[in-house]
Amino acid sequence: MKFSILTLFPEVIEAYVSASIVGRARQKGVVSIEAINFRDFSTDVHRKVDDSPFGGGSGMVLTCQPLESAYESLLPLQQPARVLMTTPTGRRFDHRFALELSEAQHVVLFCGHYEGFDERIKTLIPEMEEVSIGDYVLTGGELPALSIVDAVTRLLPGAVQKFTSVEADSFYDGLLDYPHFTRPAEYKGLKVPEVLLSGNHAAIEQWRKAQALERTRRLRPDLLES
Ligand code: 6GU
Repeated sequence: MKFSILTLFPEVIEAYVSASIVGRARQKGVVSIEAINFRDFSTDVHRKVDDSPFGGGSGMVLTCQPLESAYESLLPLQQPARVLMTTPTGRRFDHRFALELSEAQHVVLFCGHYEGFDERIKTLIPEMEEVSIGDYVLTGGELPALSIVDAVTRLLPGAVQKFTSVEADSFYDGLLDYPHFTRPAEYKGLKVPEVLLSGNHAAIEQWRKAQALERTRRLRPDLLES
């Protein structure tokens, strides 16, 4: 699987994807991640990538030309491909969306900035889908893009040492994760639930399932409805 991230801040992307589990997945060849500065594709003498909005108003808008040229440099994409732009008005990114993207061979992510993209980019690149990571406004699309790269990468075979830990995580089975404990068995008088020390794997499994259900019912009843 390949991610191509079109951004004005490739160094921000590089720093994150070089570390920890995503960095290791990259080294192992599970995933390839490239950050491309679309400013490099601007035909403007001053390498401009934005301009003031027609009709007036505050902020700047990303122009079509550098984005379209940068995208063309990636063609042909490895198929099946998904092409996404980050915007607070997009489809909400969630576990289901992450699973969908994990089926792709190539994911292209356009990181928005300023007031966003010239609307015509969607017509120029009709395969473009809009994605949001939640109902708040960020200054740029790098954190959304990284959230997507991270969430999708950990679903790929070989990214996480034990895939059972991915399957057990929150949302994989539609439930929140069960609580975790590690050594020591007692810390400042706080004890680990007895069942976890019992060695009875069936009982542990049952306890965890019950805890996951209870937590979901209490904290996220909406997940049980859907
Ligand atoms: Cl995808 N972009 C920006 N700029 N802000 C956001 C977002 C995306 N998702 C939530 N807030």
